[in-house]
Order: sequence, then C-alpha cells, then structure tokens
Amino acid sequence: MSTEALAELNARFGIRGRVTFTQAAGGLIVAAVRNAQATARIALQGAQVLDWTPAGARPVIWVSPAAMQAPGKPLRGGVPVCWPWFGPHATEAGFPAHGLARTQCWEMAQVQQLSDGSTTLSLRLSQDANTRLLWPHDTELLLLANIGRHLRIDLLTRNTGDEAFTLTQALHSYFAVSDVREVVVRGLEGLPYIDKVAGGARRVQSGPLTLSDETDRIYLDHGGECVIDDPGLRRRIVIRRQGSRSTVVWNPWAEKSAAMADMGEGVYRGMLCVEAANAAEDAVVVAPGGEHRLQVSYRLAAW
Ligand code: TA6
Repeated sequence: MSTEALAELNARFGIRGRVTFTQAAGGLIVAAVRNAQATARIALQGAQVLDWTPAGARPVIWVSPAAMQAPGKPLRGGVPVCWPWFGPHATEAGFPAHGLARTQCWEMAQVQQLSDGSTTLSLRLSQDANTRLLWPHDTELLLLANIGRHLRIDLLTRNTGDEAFTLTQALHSYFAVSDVREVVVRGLEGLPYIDKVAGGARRVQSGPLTLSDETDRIYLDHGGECVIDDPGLRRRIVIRRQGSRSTVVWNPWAEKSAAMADMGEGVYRGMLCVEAANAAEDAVVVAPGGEHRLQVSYRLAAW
C-alpha cells in the first residue's frame, strides 16, 4: 500500500492514541487498537485478529513465531476466518483449504469507540471476478471485532441474491497456552465428534478433554460454553458462541508441527485451537434476503 493510501486510511478510520494503521514487515496492513481495557491487532488481510491482550494480562491469542506474514498467504495464528467452507472444499480439490476469506484483503467499513470503553472495528469483504470463481453466490460478508475486556467477533453472511446457499465456516482461533499437554478443555463432555486423526471415525467425548497426541476433531451439536483451563498460566479462557453448532479442536503435535514451515520444532506446545464453527453436517443454509451471524466471545477468568 502506498504511503498516501495508508495516510488516507488513518485519516478516515484512525483515532488518535486508540486506532492506528501501519504496514507491517511483509507488507500486511494492520490496525493496532489500544484502549483502557485491552490492546489488539487486526490485519486487513483476512480481517484476521492477530492478538488480543486484556490490560494486565498476558496475550490470549497465539501467532506462530514462523508465521508467513505476506499478502495472499494464510497466516498461522490469530483468528483466521474460514469461509465459505471449512477444511477442504467438498467437491473441488483445487480450491483453497478453509475457503477464500482468510487470504483476501478486506476493506475497513467503520471504527467505533463505544461508551463502555471498548472499540469496534468493522470490515467488509467485497466480491470480485476472482472470488466469484470460487463462490458465485451474491453475498455480503462483514466482520465486527469488539476489543475490550472481552474479544467479541461477529461474522455476518448476508444472502443478497435470489437463491439459497449452503456454507460451512469457522473462527479458527489459536489460543496461547502455557503447555498444551497440561491444559484441560471443559464443556465438550458427552458430545459426539468426528475424529479426523482416526480417518473420520465417530466417537463420543468422555469427561473433560486433555491432549496427549495430534488432535483434530469436530464436535457436533454443541452451542454451549467451552473453557480452557490453563494451570501453568493460572487462568481460564472462556469461549461463548452464538450461531455456531460445532466446535473444532486442533493441535498438530510434535511431528507435524516440526514439518510445517510456518510452525517448527516444539512450537505446538504453546498453542491450542478451539474454534467456533459450523462444519460437517452443521452446515448453514442462508435463504435469499437472509442473514447468518456467527458470534464468538472470549474472556479471561481468574484461576
Ligand atoms: O481446524 C483444524 C484444521 O482444519 C486441521 O485439519 C488443520 O489442517 C488446520 O485446520 C490448519 O489448516 P491450515 O489450512 O491453516 O493449514
């Protein structure tokens, strides 16, 4: 982005001392948000939240130390937006994994400083000839990121065409943890899940979830709260959702993460993905003129 375009972005949407747009190394445009409750960074590419740190706390969102921060490349960490499909495309093997939204440049729509002290950034993804090759349906996609004591993200899909469409999606949040081998995820007990590590076998979660190996699961029919208990950091991350009926839990573990160019040796220990999703049979149908809102909020709770 040219210096003039960046200055224009700051003139239109910047708020002195609160919201500043900069060009990060690698070329991505990033909004840095600071208020009395938290700091955060959001990349315009993918409308991807890169961090959120409540005042007085340690960072809650994780970004890989080896993440590629380059235009058009998926960035390992933060909260990637998987849309309008989650994982591989159902029929087109050549289409990008996790859809098109995470590698597109979104436009800023609005920045609001709210009376409760939090800050909301709204971003919009427009369609063009390239995105229409992947997703031909008339659609408006908006993401609202509310930065405060909570991080709340709303992803709104509006069907502006005259035919219904079906989508899958996820807010693929990477959380920073002290050691993934020590944390406990609560709230999934008794739920059916698809175990992708076991070739898609169907299983039922027995008790709270602890991880001791590669984990890649889609928990189904779950709209409730999830909590990551992290004894090492002496904190709990509380995850609440609306408009989401599946929860994805992912960690590639030692061998896979060592082989990934954007992760590396031992890096898997510091992260855990717990994702608010509509995946597999929890796909969403949006009627003509209709809207679907996927909302997630994260907050820290004391140990
Ligand atoms: O959310 C879990 C998952 O779908 C895994 O299967 C794993 O591949 C991960 O996402 C990361 O996908 P990515 O395309 O970002 O490498």
